[in-house]
Amino acid sequence: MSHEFLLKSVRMSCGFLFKKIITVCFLGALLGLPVVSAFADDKEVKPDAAVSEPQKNLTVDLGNGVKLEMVLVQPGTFMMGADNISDNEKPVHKVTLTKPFYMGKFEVTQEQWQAVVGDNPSNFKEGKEAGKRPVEQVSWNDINTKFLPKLAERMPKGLKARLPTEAEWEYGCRAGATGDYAGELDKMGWHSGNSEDKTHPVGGKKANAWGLYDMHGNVWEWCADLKADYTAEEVTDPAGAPSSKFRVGRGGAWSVGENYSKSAFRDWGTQDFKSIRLGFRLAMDVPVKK
Ligand SMILES: [Ca+2]
Repeated sequence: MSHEFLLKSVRMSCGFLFKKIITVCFLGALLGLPVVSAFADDKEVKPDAAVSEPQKNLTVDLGNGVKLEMVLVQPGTFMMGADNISDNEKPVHKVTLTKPFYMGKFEVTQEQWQAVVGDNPSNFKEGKEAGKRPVEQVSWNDINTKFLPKLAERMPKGLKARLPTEAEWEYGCRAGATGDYAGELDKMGWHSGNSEDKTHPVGGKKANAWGLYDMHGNVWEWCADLKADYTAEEVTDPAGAPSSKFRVGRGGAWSVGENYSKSAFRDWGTQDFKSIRLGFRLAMDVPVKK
């Protein structure tokens, strides 16, 4: 039984079934562009400033008052994986990320998807706050063929958003923390124990130490990588397997228990897979001076 199938099969199930399944599953620059302006710390980003000394916070105006906020993540080394979840997260191994990058402060929201793509495939669309909820029911393919190409047209020159690598995601999720979570889970994330069976507007819980919200829970988040098994070797800037049937998703969701929200927990599905519990957040290289 593929992991993706497992996800589909539990879609109609109640929360506690997930807890039973745990033993089985998851074994499954700028400027110069016409439309937009870029801001950092409420000031316009100057190309040279962004290149020589990246702004800590970057905001891109997507139009109609919809903004995309990103946080600068500095390079560093961390221990990736966990030895207390399943074999999928083993072995714990040293990972070095050599370049700074930007990571979405929040999961991509329904209003952001709507502003960029022009439709809203999400399930949880009711209520005046729906636009602030994370977009879901988007496949990895949808993100890469529908959202990112259109977003590229709106991004300031020199900036190109993408999905984070799995290593970038876990590094950003941990934000320097070495335990199961980056802090107190109930204060930081929506999971089956506190979500009331729905997604919640992004940023409703406490941010981690690097200012990233909802890394634990709310919706699972697609990563760029093809799923690779971990090895014990120290690795630098890992970017997934050369080939695999599956793309990685991370962070747990409103529908699943605490265990799934752990910083190291790994999930995956085929890249055409969609779920009401699965969305994404963006990452972006820091522009390099030419
Ligand atoms: Ca999340």
